[in-house]
Amino acid sequence: MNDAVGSLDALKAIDQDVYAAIVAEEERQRDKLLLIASENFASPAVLAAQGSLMTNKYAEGYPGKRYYGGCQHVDTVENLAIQRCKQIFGAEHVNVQPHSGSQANMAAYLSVLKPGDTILGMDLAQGGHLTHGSKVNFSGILFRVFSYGVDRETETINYDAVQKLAEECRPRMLVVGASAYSRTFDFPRFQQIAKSVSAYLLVDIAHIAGLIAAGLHPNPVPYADFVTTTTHKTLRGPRGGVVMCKAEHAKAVDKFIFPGIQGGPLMHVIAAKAVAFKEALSPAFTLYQQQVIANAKVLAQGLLDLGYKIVSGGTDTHLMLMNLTNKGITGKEADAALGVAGIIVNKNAVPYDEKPPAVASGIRLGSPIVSTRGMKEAEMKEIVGLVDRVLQHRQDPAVLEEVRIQAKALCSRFPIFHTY
Ligand code: DSN
Repeated sequence: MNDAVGSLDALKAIDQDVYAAIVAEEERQRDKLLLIASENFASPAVLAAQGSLMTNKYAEGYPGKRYYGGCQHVDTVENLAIQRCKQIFGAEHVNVQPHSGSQANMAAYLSVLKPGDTILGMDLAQGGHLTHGSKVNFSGILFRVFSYGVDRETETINYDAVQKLAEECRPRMLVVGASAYSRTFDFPRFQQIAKSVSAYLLVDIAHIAGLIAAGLHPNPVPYADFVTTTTHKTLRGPRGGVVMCKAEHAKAVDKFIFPGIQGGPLMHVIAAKAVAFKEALSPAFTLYQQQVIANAKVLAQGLLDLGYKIVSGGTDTHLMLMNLTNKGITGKEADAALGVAGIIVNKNAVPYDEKPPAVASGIRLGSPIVSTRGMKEAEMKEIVGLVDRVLQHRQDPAVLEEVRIQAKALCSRFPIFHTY
């Protein structure tokens, strides 16, 4: 293969500005403790496929039924991605073309709903997602939305309350999934609720797809009409989306992805999805996901032991939400101070938050990236100490600088392309 294909030297020769930004981003990823729960490091193999010349190919349509000639090789990768995804999750039908999770969700909705129909999803302010009915999102603009949240006491989903709300609002679709919920979902119960009101069930597994792939969280595929995901979070693939569905919805989903809401598929990304799915089928991926959960539990327990509040009291997954109200710190302050100290998180609303989302009362922490680097329980305990030090001394630049150096030293012990 031509050495220039996808090489950073080729980029450097043409565009020093973009080259410099990419090098700086690599340094940032290498030297900071990245705890954003929705991010991960794709493997070199995934990056190679995504950076390949498959980006040059137009392939509107589906394998064997394209609107362009010369699609034999992109057909190969799309078929591989579909087969491997089916093998991982056991889905009857898979569409790997969505450019994002948002487009995957849009196609799932539009394949069976009409504008004006009612959906019932988890409130964004309580851990849900924009595309599950937020009024500033297409989902809230197109559909009549009702939202469920978490119980004030347990900070977990109260299934009886969801059942009651479903009976009141009679949704055409019940939407399950979250971006800041750390507990196991009861998919059979959600199926029961959806069935009891004749609603379709859509489960968005974007955050937990990797855990499900490894058999460490129940799989919703047997219970749901539609299962959507992104491929770049715990699943550790390229940035993109997937729709899985029952065979009866296959035609409608495919039609809404293309030509409904997208044009040409991103074949380089689909090639990278195929690679990521192959990686997810390996025993090493299961070990990785076990470590992701073990690390998150140690992180949560360490923070609890120091008197921090973790929403719902802990985690079953890769993420946790810290409620900093009892410490008199806002999410915005914590996010900023930790950022200065080289620990990257995001501020996040907590359930029943009284602060606006731009300030928020909490931060969300996740273990996928540090686990990909090979960090284990001992390093999670170090991270707990660093986070605590920053929060306690958030206004002391000298402490923040000390922690930044310690965080960098910790990172330097773990390469950014550790292979599990
Ligand atoms: N933005 C993603 C997250 O951070 O969870 C969800 O799409």
